[in-house]
Amino acid sequence: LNISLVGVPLDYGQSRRGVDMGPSAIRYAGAVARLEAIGHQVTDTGDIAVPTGERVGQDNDGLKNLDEVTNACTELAERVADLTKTGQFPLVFGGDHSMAIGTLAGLSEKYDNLGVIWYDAHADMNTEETSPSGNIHGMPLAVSLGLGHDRLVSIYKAGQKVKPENIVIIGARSVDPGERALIRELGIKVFTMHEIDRDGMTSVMKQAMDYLTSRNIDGLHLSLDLDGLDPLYTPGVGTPVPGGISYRESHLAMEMLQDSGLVTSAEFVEVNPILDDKNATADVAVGLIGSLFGETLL
Ligand code: DIR
Ligand code: MN
Ligand code: MN
Ligand code: MN
Repeated sequence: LNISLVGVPLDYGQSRRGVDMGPSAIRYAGAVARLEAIGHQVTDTGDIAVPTGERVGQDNDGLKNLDEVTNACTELAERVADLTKTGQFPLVFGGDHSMAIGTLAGLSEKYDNLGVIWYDAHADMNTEETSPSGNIHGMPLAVSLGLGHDRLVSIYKAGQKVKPENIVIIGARSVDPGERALIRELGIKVFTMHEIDRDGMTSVMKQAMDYLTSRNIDGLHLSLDLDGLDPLYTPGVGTPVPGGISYRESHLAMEMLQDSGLVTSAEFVEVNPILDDKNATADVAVGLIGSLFGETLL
């Protein structure tokens, strides 16, 4: 593959500093060498511009740092859209998960019927009306469905970027009341930890991919929040939730995605090296990237 990396040093979508250093941490953990060793062509297109230093952000309409998140997501959307036009595989490193608003907006330029796998402890389906925190990283899936603040929904272009029936959430174990109501209303496919425990990851991934292919998707985006894994393996995240997906299950999931040949873009987000244990979380991210892109042992 021709893979283009994009870094999004964004921490304005949540309240803990340090996740802006996630893209560096993933690069230092050896992402490029790992992909090249598999045989891929890799181009690092560098980072999206995000204001650094002491935070300048303000709240607007119950949303924290709305300007900063909107600006970063707009630039990211344009970068991703350009990459898809030239046949590059966009691989995006975060950064807090609000950046997915930009990734999905950019992908909507090429894909009319994109499938999305949202690998996360959370549903990220709040709006400014239901959010308990005002943190935009809890909202990107709702925004991409066309729900929420007009400035977020209008990033790159107006309206819905992904269809509700094309989304699969995997690993959920912390869902707010408003998110639960929206999941039910829209009929979003969710595999919570219960289904992973009961059926096993092999069955869950088979079901997820069968579901998506039955929708005739024209591309598949993996949005992987490192807090989807158990914090035993990925402690460097801002909102850890116990009882998560294991290291082995996560590698299996990535390998099954690789075997399917369906994935056309991916992002690895919420790596916060300040909260981490000697870059363990970025190391896990790079290992998962290896499996997703076809690394084999023998
Ligand atoms: C919570 C936490 N549902 C919120 N969300 C997180 O603030 O909306 N998403 N941590 O990754
Ligand atoms: Mn998330
Ligand atoms: Mn999460
Ligand atoms: Mn592997």
